[in-house]
Amino acid sequence: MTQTILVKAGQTYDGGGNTIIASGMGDGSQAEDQKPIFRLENGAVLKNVKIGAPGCDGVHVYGNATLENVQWPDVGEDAMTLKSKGTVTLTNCVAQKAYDKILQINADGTIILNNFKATTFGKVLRTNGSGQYAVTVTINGGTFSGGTNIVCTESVNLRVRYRNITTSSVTKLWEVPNSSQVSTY
Ligand code: ADA
Ligand code: CA
Ligand code: CA
Repeated sequence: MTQTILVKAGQTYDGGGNTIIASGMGDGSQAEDQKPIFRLENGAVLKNVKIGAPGCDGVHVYGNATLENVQWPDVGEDAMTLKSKGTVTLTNCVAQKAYDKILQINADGTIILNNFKATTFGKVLRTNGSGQYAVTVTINGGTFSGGTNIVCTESVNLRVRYRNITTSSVTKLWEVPNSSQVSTY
């Protein structure tokens, strides 16, 4: 695959369990400006696909989207980026070997993780720099092992709600300006 796969507004891409290997779109390092493997427009659904190495810039989301059984066995620069305001639901997704970030949040939004599995990472979710994004993160089940933070943000406008999670060897679960931004539900 040599070009970003566009999933248009309201459409579904079902990978049928196949692995996508990119070529000429980036090396999966920490260099910025690699190409995304997928670009999801508003209301798109991406399911049953493995994004193999090089993971490049992963999945870019513009608006609302649903990701189901998407696996990143070797995350590239990052795995998924929210590029414009929306609600993104990730169900039964797996991300491994992320040198730094898995979910990069560059807009206001709602991120729902249902049974997310992350192994070896810097941050599972990071809002961009010092941006004061209004973000609601809901984590419903999941396993997080070997990393620095599940959420790392400088935004005072981010809230995390979580339940039923299993963690091991995560240095500090929530790196947020104020601990009151985090609660169970
Ligand atoms: C870094 C970089 C941002 C943006 C982001 C991303 O945080 O400083 O400008 O490129 O990565 O979306 O990967
Ligand atoms: Ca980056
Ligand atoms: Ca990126």
